Amino acid sequence: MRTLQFKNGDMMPNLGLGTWKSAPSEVFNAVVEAIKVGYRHIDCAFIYENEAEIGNALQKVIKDGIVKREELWITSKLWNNAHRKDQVLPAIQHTLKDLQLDYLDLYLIHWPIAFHDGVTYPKSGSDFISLDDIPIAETWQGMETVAKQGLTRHIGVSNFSIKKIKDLLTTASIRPEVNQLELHPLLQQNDMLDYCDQENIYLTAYSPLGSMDRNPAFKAADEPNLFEHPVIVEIARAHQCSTAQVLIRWAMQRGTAVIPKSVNANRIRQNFETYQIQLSEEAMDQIAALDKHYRFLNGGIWAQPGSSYTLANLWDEG
Ligand code: NDP
Ligand code: 1BO
Repeated sequence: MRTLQFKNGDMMPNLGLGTWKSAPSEVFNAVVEAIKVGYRHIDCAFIYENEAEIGNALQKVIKDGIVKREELWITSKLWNNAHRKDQVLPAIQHTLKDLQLDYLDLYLIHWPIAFHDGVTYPKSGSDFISLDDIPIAETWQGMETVAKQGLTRHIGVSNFSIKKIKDLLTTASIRPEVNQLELHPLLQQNDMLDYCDQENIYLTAYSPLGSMDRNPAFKAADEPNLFEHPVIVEIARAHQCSTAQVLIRWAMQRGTAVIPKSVNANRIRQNFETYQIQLSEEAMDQIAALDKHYRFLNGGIWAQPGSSYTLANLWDEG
């Protein structure tokens, strides 16, 4: 297992198990299986509505002596309906209770998007609150407070542009240490990788396999399929591994963490066995040429009429 080392010496395993869309009835077995196979990093979030079942799984593997708490890296995320400074503490307390933990390793602002209290997914523009009304700097103060209280060892962001990270760094007293964002061969975000490298911020690659199990409402009709991309298929053939393993290994070899989701025991194991693969320089060069800046999660669900959010101001692009 490879790790990414933080300033205080903590180590984040560069391969974690994603849990978005993992049904509560399936996620317990998935997490237990993953930890038995060797995973030590689990990516969670309040909005995935399965943290209680993940908590039961963590309790089981700890009680059974398979792993100690301090050997695990557990990430969770603050949902968009708890961005006010004084909402962060109750939000992380809720997550910790569900996960049956005393502390998280990493807590992230899930999106630079704010909703009114009680809104889980917005139905109309009036469910949103603008970043003028709750600036990210305010939310970050809440994140810093819970970090200082020891409820999380590290804090970071997710779905943040370079501009938003730069703005945050002007007021932060604790620097963000991770940005979790969509990364795969069709969305390589090299500028972000270079910028975060200079700023000692790690990137975690989400949806590394193309997130094929998303609700069709979140999918474009003509969405590409990474598993069928001819270049990825050929590299997998040449390296005698699966296309999923090529995609996961590519993320690792770029120096990012990567968190493929699976609830299937064979695929959980196969994804972990990616540690045994090394992509050739030629393969890395071939994949470098595939970038199209294509987002599977383009944020369109947040750009609702009547809200202050647009795709341009979400990603600070265009
Ligand atoms: P992924 O790109 O990880 O793809 C998951 C899909 O791939 C599932 O259908 C899964 O099926 C399948 N799969 C997994 N392994 C294999 C394999 N070896 N061969 C073939 N198919 C495979 O999608 P996600 O969008 O879930 O991203 C991963 C994680 O990143 C999330 O679960 C979440 O933890 C995080 N995330 C964070 C976001 C954020 O805003 N911060 C946004 C999106 C994701 P099966 O389960 O049946 O194996
Ligand atoms: C709305 C999607 C969140 C996944 O992390």
